[in-house]
Amino acid sequence: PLSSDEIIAKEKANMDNKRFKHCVRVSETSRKLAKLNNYDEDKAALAGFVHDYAKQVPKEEYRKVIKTQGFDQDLLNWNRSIWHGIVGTYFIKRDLKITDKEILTAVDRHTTGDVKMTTLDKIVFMADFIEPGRDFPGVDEARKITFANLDDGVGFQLAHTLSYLIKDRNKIYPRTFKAYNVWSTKKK
Ligand code: DGI
Ligand code: FE
Ligand code: FE
Ligand code: FE
Repeated sequence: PLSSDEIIAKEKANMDNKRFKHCVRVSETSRKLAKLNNYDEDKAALAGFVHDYAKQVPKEEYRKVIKTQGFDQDLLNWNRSIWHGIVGTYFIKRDLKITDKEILTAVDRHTTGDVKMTTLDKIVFMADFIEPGRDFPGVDEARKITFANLDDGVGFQLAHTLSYLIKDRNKIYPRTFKAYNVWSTKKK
């Protein structure tokens, strides 16, 4: 495995400084949420740190990897918002030599959520949404809800993101919809 200094250096080289600082804050927030939810803090911090590793990989490189590395070809109809989680796992394995399935799954799910989510998936998903650099309307409520109950945070984020995407007439990735139905809707 790579040392943490090597992971940090590779991550820094793969993105601009603004994105790097976001990753550091997501790492710190993931650690905090791990502590609150009795999860391995170091593992959560690493998953949070690498979650956006591939956010700025060129589009052409993504297309090539989707075509040749066994990904669902429907991904070619999407864009980097969706790719950097699901396909980002390929670059994290390749470049950062991270093979831990739980970490890779948390990265895979960090943008859309999913029907089933592990504690680590929820931690990274929520840390990305509420890290101290976020300032959208509703973020303080999101923080309050998430620190009180991680699952309620997931439901809040999915409803918030979906309503924002729809307001702007964006295409919704099916997994985002499915996750919303599980985590955000009334129980009867
Ligand atoms: O990578 P970040 O900016 O830190 O955050 P993110 O990975 O959670 O989200 C990246 C973008 O993806 C954000 O603008 C919201 C968008 N997104 C999330 N779900 C969907 C989506 N975009 C589309 N078109 N469809 C989705 O289902
Ligand atoms: Fe992301
Ligand atoms: Fe997110
Ligand atoms: Fe992020």
